Amino acid sequence: MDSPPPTTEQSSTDCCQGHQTDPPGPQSSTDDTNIQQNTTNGNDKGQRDSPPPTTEQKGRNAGNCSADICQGDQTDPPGPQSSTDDTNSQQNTTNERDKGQMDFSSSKTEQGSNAGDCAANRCQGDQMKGSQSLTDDTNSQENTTNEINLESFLKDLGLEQHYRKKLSLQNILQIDKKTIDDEPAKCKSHLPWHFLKKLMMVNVTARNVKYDSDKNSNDDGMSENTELDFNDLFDVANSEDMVNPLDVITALFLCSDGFVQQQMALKMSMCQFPVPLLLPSCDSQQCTLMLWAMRDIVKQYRPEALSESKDFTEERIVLSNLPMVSFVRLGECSLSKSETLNKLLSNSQQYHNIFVHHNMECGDSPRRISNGLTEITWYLPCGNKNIDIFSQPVAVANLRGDIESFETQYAFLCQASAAVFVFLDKLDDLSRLSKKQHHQTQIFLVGNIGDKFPDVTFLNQVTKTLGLTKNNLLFKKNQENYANFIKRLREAVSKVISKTERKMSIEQMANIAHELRIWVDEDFPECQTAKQHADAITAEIQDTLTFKEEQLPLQGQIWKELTSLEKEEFRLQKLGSENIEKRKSDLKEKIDTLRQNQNSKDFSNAMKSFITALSLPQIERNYFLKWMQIYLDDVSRIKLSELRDLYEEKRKSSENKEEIKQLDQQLTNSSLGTEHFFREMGQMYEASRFLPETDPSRQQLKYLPELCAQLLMDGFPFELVDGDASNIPLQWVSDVLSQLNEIVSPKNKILVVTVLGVQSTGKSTLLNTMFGVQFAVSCGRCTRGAFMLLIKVHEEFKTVLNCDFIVIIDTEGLKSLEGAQLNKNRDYDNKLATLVVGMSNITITNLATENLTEMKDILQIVLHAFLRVREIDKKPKCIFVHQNVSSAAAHEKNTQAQDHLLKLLNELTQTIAQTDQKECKSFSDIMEYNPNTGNFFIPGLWNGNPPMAPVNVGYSEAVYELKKSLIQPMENVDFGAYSICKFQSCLKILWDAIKHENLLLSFRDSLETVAHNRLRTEFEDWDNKFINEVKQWITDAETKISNRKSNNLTKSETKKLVKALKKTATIMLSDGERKILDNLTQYFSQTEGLVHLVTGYRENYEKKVKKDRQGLEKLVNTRLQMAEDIALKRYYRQNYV
Ligand SMILES: Nc1nc2c(ncn2[C@@H]2O[C@H](COP(=O)(O)OP(=O)(O)OP(=O)(O)O)[C@@H](O)[C@H]2O)c(=O)[nH]1
Ligand SMILES: [Mg+2]
Repeated sequence: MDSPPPTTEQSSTDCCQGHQTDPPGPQSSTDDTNIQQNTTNGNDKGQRDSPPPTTEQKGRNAGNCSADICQGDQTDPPGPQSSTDDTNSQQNTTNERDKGQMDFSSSKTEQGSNAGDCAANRCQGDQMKGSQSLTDDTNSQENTTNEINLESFLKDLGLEQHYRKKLSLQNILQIDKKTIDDEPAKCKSHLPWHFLKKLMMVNVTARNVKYDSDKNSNDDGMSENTELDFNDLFDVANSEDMVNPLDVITALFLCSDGFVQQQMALKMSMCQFPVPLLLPSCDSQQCTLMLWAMRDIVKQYRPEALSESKDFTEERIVLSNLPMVSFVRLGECSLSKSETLNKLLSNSQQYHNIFVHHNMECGDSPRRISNGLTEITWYLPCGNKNIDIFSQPVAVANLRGDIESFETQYAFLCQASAAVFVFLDKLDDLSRLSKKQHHQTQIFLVGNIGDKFPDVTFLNQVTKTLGLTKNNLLFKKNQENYANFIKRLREAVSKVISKTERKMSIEQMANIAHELRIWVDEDFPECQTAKQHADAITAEIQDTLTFKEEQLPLQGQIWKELTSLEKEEFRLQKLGSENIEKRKSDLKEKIDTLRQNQNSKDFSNAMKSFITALSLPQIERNYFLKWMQIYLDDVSRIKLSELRDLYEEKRKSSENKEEIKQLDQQLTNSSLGTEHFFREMGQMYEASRFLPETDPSRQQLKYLPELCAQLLMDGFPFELVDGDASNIPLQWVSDVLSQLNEIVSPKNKILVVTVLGVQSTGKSTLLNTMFGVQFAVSCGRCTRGAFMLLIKVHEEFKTVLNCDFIVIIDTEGLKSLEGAQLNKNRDYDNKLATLVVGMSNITITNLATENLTEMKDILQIVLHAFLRVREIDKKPKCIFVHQNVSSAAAHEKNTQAQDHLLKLLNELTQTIAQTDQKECKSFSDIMEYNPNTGNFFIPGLWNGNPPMAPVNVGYSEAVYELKKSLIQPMENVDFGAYSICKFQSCLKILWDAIKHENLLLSFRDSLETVAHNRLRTEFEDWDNKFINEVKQWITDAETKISNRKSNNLTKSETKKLVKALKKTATIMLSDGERKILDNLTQYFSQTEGLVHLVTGYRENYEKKVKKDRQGLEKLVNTRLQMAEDIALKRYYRQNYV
């Protein structure tokens, strides 16, 4: 076999040589030592020392190293077995290489620094070609001699260059012509992009990888020939020309870096597609355990034990200790394994094609590179007995191809599974199975035996050898109903799940993989080094709050105090009788002291390690950040999910505001993510600005903005607003943006898209679906503050879009009405909304339409923000997204909703204009808004009942339409994309303005005042009318009593008259009271105006009516009594004196 070609860089050669003799697995190479040296140097600098802060490391290119690992492995037989097939394939490889068709051992300079070069290249080993018999589950008879040719297959798919230079997230997420292009695939090379585009938008139709070549599509069926030709009636489209979806998936996994693989696996699991557990190296028996690829998947479910409660389990799936049942095939089998599995795992109301099978589009095309692929999916219960197929969670693995050809995979499954279900047709094949020594697991035999009953003696013999009982045989006879057969299969699986003690996490399966010399995708030095760095930091975390206090102290109390001092500096609210200048200088002095205090603190160990790790070469750094995110999410998940549930419950009832406030604080305290580390970095940097320019500490830290700008370029989100302190570290953010500008200049034009809306209404999910990014969604942690993320625009598309990048800003959910009653939040919501709207070219307002009050509340905040923005001479485009509206909902209903919304917007605009003394007549005076194109109705996210529900295709399609509408018009309309410098200055101007008293955004208060004034005026009208009526009545009654003489009434008659008048008064008062109460009821039942803002006052007004009535009653009685007394006195005087 060829030895690897010589490399030019020594370190890589060392690395390569290391692997020539080492077995696959975590390696310690020369490079590793370099990294460690690097780290140690950083740490050696003493307490205030930070690591060499450079983003462009001089060191070697990690991607190169991995490529060499691959080449190194060429001399190291991959895996334990060497079969005849293997030999053939090697010969073949050599031949093909000689032809020079494709150079997979390209020189280092071509190899780039893609993160996944390492993992995937290792997994592919060296054998790019070879021949192997293909025995497709059901359709492969004719294809058994197909020659696997990865090289030409990848070429067909247009992926050949990515075999070595892996696809990165930047590659697949960048905006280009294809982003909004609805052209169907025309050739094989379109397929991977179509698949990826759909998958990134979690579209369950992604696996439909059919393409219409011109020759197929030319037939328009309108042939002039009048003669009937029935020949083509029976022509079945040639499935050989088509590409099996599994091949596309395998090819993409082979050609993607670790981050793309993770993203693909995550989105596939959301679509309820299985994900690769063992990725084949295509022409050898070697494969890779895709542990890293699955690390991002977090699942929620409710096992039987929790079914009574509202509780659920939330776990990172690779860490879940679950039983696994595996399904494999031996020889030929007429029963489709994958289709059977789909039926097994699907509820009758919710059938879903989990595994690709031959009856799906292109599922019958021969598999060229995906034999040996082992997929995994999970059945997770929802806690409802009537829906759940299995009451406990279970992992289900499915091996593609014949176990005879994939012994390693089979051995792995036998060791990792609680049971292995072997599908087979010919019982004779069993003799081959019995020879294999992999039976630590329970084996079940599944097959279609047709009409014949198998030879009993033979069956006896085999079952004895395999240690099976009758229960382990699941044969389907011709006459058996399919549903019944599935039921029996389910019962068998159920029994396995409930009885087995064999439960294992995928992380633990890595040990089995190592034993079997199966590669594990994280076992390469860059990933392991990054892991060690992350481990070192996170191992110290016992309690998140304590950790933050000890290790991230600058963002704690000091930063909060600084925030309030800065605020006071601008607003001078507590000025009193003090001199302004004196007050200002006092405040400045206090700020200085606090900054000095920050500077006096030594760098914590965690921060030292964090910055050191960020200074690693790009691959390690990116892996490090991912490891950190994973660990930190795991640390805070349990605590947070409990608190979030409680918070949501309390927020809805909103009884005790103090309690809600406390829970909010606890949520803040328990949350710990990488953003807290970056925040600390920001504080370190801000504080260092208070040191003399030449101070060594200041000098050391001055590279941090560059480091963060680089991370932004790598696609990591950057925190603009610190949601915990409700503040922006302006200097830090400005400097990062300046650095970013410097890196990208002159191509620095950005288009800013923002999302706003109530808490937990799927804002982050919407952005993630739309752009394929990964903002935190609340099953992990909810968004705090505001984060920005950079998406590249493809070079050729820049002129079309008139920008170089799209910046997307995800924001913390605005509190709903109840939450907004916490004053601090209301002010903060307004600030946040104003800021992000002010920064954006396009604002997406996310509305959950079921709740009109909540919607109005949000709209007011947003509108107010828009009005402020108008003051800074900007008119952002506004789009409303109505979530959870079924696509099937009548068009009319949506039109009504649009009309209603526009009416509401105009009404609110006019009210705002009144309160702020502005001249605005309609909403479009403030915002760029077209009611016909500015509304999107998006159906619910899930199709069915989670956790087994896939994403609703309607959701994905609607989000795609929204995305197109954002990008398409840019071709013709100038949305005013602006430069990063302008973005930076805009941020500063806005934030300074927001901090000022004159922009104190107590808009809701002023609206409330308007609304209350309206109510009070109305009420006073009713009340005064009533009082005047009563007073008039009293005067009339008094006259009646005093006129008793002319009426010649006796004493008793006078008393009688007063009594009658009192009675009439009571009736009159009750009538009057009821009338006002009725008026109030009518007033509060109005849906328009600003009535919803004052509903809280209703009780007060009702009380006032009652009190007024009581007062009037008293008045009536007193005045009548007085009138009677006077009358009687006169009567006495006249008659007796
Ligand atoms: N049923 C349903 N769930 C959804 C929908 N959209 C999002 N979710 C889920 O709701 C939860 C919250 O989604 P996020 O995207 O984090 O919401 P958010 O608005 O960004 O939340 P905050 O940042 O905390 O304000 C997640 O678990 C989503 O999976 C939807 O349309 N229907
Ligand atoms: Mg969010």
